[in-house]
Amino acid sequence: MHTTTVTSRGATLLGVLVGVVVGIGAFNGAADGAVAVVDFELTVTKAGSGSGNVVSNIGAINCGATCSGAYADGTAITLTATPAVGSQFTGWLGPCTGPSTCQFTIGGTTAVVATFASPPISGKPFDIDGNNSTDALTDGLLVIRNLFGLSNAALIDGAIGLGATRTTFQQIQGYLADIGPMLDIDGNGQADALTDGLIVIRYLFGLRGGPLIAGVVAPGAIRTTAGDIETQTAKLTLPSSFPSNPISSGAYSKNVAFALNDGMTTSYIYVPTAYDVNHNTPTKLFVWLHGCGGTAAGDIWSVSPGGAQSWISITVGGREGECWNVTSDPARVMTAVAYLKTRFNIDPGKVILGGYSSGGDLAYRTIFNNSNTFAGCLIENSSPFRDTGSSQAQSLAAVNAGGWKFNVVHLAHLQDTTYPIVGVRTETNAMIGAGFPLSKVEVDGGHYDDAGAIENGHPVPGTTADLISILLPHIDDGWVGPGGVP
Ligand SMILES: [Ca+2]
Ligand SMILES: [Ca+2]
Repeated sequence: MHTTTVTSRGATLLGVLVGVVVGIGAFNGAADGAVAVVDFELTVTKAGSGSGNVVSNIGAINCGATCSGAYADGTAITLTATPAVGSQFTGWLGPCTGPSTCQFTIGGTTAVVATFASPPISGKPFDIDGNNSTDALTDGLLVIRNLFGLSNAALIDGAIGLGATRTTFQQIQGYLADIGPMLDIDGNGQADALTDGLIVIRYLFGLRGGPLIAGVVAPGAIRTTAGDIETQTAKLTLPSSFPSNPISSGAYSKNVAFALNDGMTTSYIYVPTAYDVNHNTPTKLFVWLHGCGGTAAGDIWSVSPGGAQSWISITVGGREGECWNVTSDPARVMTAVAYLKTRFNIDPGKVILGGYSSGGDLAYRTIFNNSNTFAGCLIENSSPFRDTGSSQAQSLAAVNAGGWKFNVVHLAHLQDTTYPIVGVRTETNAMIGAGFPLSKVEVDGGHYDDAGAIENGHPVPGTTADLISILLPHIDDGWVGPGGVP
């Protein structure tokens, strides 16, 4: 603290008082009408991986080089933060909260923290481990452990979700430092474990209203009602993919296909070893549609290799041994996917659709009209438009309304007389021309081949073998769709 003293009269008195340090915040009570004006130190500290500048509207702060200054008690100060190119200003801690300019009246020694992140933070920063989902027992735990001061292995132990893109404690600590100001949920200028941290973890466990905020809103908070706290937390949080009606681990066996009825259709499900039975970790979903004469009960094994399989498989039923109705059966597919999301933790951005022949037609019809639900599709011996009941123009217009051009791998057998290659090339090329990331795979084979059938003068692996060896590996291509968000 610096103290300067001014007096209304008398050079002598002034001479006595200049340079004298008096108690913090006290007027010196001098006789003869002397008035002491106390100065307080304001210090700006920069945090985070990025860079930027903080300037004050009055006084010397230009931080940059000058990060502190003395201000007379009662001075109204405005601090403005400007991120460097490639950095994002993520907010203030101290007398201010949030990312707007910091305006306050100084009344004591004051420390301000300005945080800059590089690269910029995503729109939903509370996905701490970066696996495209915000979950209580991973992201929530990381937040509250961080606010309790845990670091290194103790910070991340058991708290990194499957599919995470931030996996080391260095990455997690760096990220949490970058979003530090965003953790100040109640807006009191501090990010604290027993207020903000508990709010985050309660929110991610689904608490709302009174139970969300009971006993955890700090003094000086600017957000004190459940509604304000919920709104602020929701802004920073991806929708949880935790299932609303989670299936018990005793109700099915991993690596064994089983049937589930969604109220409309009985479909078949296969859950791999890798799935987190407590549902705390989102997983990929592969949705497969059989061809005419095929069955969901049979095909579930074709699309479920097991072992290190990274996805849950579902084969949609309701047309066992039949062809699909491309007009009415998209509802079966969408209902089956929506229902499965209520039973298992499915990453909404990682749902992939696929089908063979008539199932390929239904897959195309369904994905063009619901493109935001799917990251992409894997198709065998079918065509994007011809038998889908939706013209090229209608299908392209349907997806353009959503804007998401889903990924496609289209496998065509060169000797397929049901979907001749010339017509398939025309339609797949039209999709490529419309901007879809579509990969064409063309191999010898007829419309349906058993293993070892002779095509083009030599034995071929067969239709099912090609599905397994050529298409299924693309489930692990890393596709991420909009997750149902338009
Ligand atoms: Ca996460
Ligand atoms: Ca707070």
